[in-house]
Amino acid sequence: MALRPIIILPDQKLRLLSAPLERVDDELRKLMDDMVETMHEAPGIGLAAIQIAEAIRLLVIDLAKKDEPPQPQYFINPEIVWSSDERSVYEEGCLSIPEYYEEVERPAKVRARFVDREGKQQEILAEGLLATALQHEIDHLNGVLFIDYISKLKRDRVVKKFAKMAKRAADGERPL
Ligand code: K1U
Ligand code: ZN
Repeated sequence: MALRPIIILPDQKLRLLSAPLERVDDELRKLMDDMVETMHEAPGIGLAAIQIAEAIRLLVIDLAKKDEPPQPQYFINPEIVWSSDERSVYEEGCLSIPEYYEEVERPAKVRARFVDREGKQQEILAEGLLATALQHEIDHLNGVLFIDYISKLKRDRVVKKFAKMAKRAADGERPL
């Protein structure tokens, strides 16, 4: 397994539409293992492939607590096929927007169709944090970030802050 660098705002790859996967093979399973290792190390509860610069419709989620054994879940080509009218609010974060948290309102429950690690079609009824995380990660596959749901004022402020940090890092790394 290998750790993969996570891309950070304002990297424009985060705005790409990821492509569906045609097959599930050992190469893809190796990528899933790398994603789980990268997510655990971050640490985070989810990771979409585009966050490691792979524009494919693949995401992983692990909601196990620190003192519990890992319980990674793999979602290939996930699609939300039903959302509840009931809504819930959760203070979300994103490994591509480190140390920034805002409340986001989303459907409280979703039914999703996806292909599992073995290449089998599956369906899941998700609620609670799984529903929130699944929607956050599927948004990544469509180039959508949780900051797209907050006010323009707050979004502009956070994008500006990360653009400034990226510029500083690039200037510092430039040879004399
Ligand atoms: O997609 C990502 O960037 C991962 C993100 C997932 C997520 C968090 C909260 C709501 C919806 C989706 C994260 O994992 S941010 C880090 C985080 O929430 C966390 C980290 C350690 C322990 C518990 C939570
Ligand atoms: Zn995210």
